[in-house]
Amino acid sequence: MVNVTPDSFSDGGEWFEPSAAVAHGLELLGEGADILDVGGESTRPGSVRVPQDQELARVLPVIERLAAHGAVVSVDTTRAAVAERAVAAGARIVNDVSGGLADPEMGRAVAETGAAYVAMHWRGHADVMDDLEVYDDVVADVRDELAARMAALHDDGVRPDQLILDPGLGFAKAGVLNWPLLAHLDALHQLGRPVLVGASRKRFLGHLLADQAGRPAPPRARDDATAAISALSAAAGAWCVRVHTVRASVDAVKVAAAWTAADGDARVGSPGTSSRSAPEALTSTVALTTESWTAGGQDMPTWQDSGAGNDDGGGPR
Ligand code: PMM
Repeated sequence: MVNVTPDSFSDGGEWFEPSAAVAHGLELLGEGADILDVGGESTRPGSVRVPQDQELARVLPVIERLAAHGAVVSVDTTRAAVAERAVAAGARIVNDVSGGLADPEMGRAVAETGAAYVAMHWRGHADVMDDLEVYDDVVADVRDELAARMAALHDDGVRPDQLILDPGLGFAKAGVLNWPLLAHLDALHQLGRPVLVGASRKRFLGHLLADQAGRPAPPRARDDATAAISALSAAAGAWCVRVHTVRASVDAVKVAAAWTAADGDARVGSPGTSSRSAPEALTSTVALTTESWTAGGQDMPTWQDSGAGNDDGGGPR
């Protein structure tokens, strides 16, 4: 991922300057990322929103330049206007952590652009999300709320094949609530679309890896656990993992692919696995974004090539 923000919780504004963000994105591609996710607004718990103009000024130059290098770019935004401008600048995927709830125009914008769309489970902006963590059954509630988003997006004209679903780990979910969502990715697969998992460096990993005094592990000390989740997610049929450090997750996905392939037909078609890709497919697409995503090899969602900035400029891919 390429966070063009001064205050992302996990990489602390390291890539705030456009040229640094572009260089970082190219480096991630070189490490095996398939998709670069460019965001200009932090979603860290408690953070306040940045004005739209500022968000645009942060992401557009980075998207243009990465797309010109031939990268598949996604824009991490909850604003329809930013999504539209980003697609015009070369982004092919809109990654909306609000699943269309933050901006009523988002569905229409996604339908009109034809971009692929990541609909993440969300209940409220970062300043209030920690107060919205009440669930009867976190897995069933997240699945049902995402199903409701799919229906609303469909009403706005979004085609089902544009959609990718995401459980929204850490968003209105306290530490322990995240594990059942990971353990039951099959519940999201029941909705019939590829699933993206964004666990990288999140708070629940900090708590898992706390020291003896109970102090959470700092974000950078969560990368090995992130790679473990990448392996397990890929083995569970996830299409993509969104990570900060790419190489370990690329390797993790390869391990999952080899492991699953060795399991052969015993798994394919067994209960709860019908929406999974054939195991070999896992190896052929290790999809990552600059927030990097490791795709686990299911059908790529479709998007219309915007044609903007996508002429292969001789970049690493
Ligand atoms: N998490 C963050 C930001 N964007 N997008 C998707 N689709 N899924 C996520 O889980 C997600 C996201 C927050 O993490 P960051 O501050 O490290 O980017």
